[in-house]
Amino acid sequence: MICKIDHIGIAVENIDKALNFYSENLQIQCTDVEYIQSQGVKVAFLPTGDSEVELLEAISDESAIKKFIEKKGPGIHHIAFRVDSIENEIGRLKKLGITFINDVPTYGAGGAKIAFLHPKSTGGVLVELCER
Ligand code: CMX
Repeated sequence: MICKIDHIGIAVENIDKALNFYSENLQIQCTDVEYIQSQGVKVAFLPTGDSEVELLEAISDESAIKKFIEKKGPGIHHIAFRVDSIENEIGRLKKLGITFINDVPTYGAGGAKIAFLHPKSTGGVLVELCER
């Protein structure tokens, strides 16, 4: 079951510069910065009530974020939905014919179990399932 929006992922060229914008202008403070080597990203979390904004900066040439910024520029990269059981959701969506980028959960920021649906299967939005 999808419970809520867990976070919105935003691709940025430089996390420190982006954090200045969010903290000084929007007055949203960063609570954590983490490196996820397997995804080639550095991420910063900014809680906004029940959900978060996740800023993503590429830290490797192979990072999906690097390619995304090269093609489209900085901006909204993905939406992550919190699920109660990621395995159940993957199984349910696969039966509906949805294509996954990874249908075996991997680990993302904060140790969450995550899986991505391909944007071609979702009307052009990169969707992440996230179980914490
Ligand atoms: N949102 C919507 N569409 C996207 C997209 C995004 N974030 N990224 C790529 N696309 C689209 C492209 O526009 C392109 O569409 P067209 O064929 O119509 O032009 C298509 O998907 C293929 O794009 P591409 O640039 O050729 O990129 P790849 O196929 O190499 O990779 C994707 C795209 C989504 C499979 C890849 O980025 C991926 O595997 N993402 C999942 C992992 C990830 O994003 N990790 C970083 C975040 C980690 C975290 O949050 O922890």
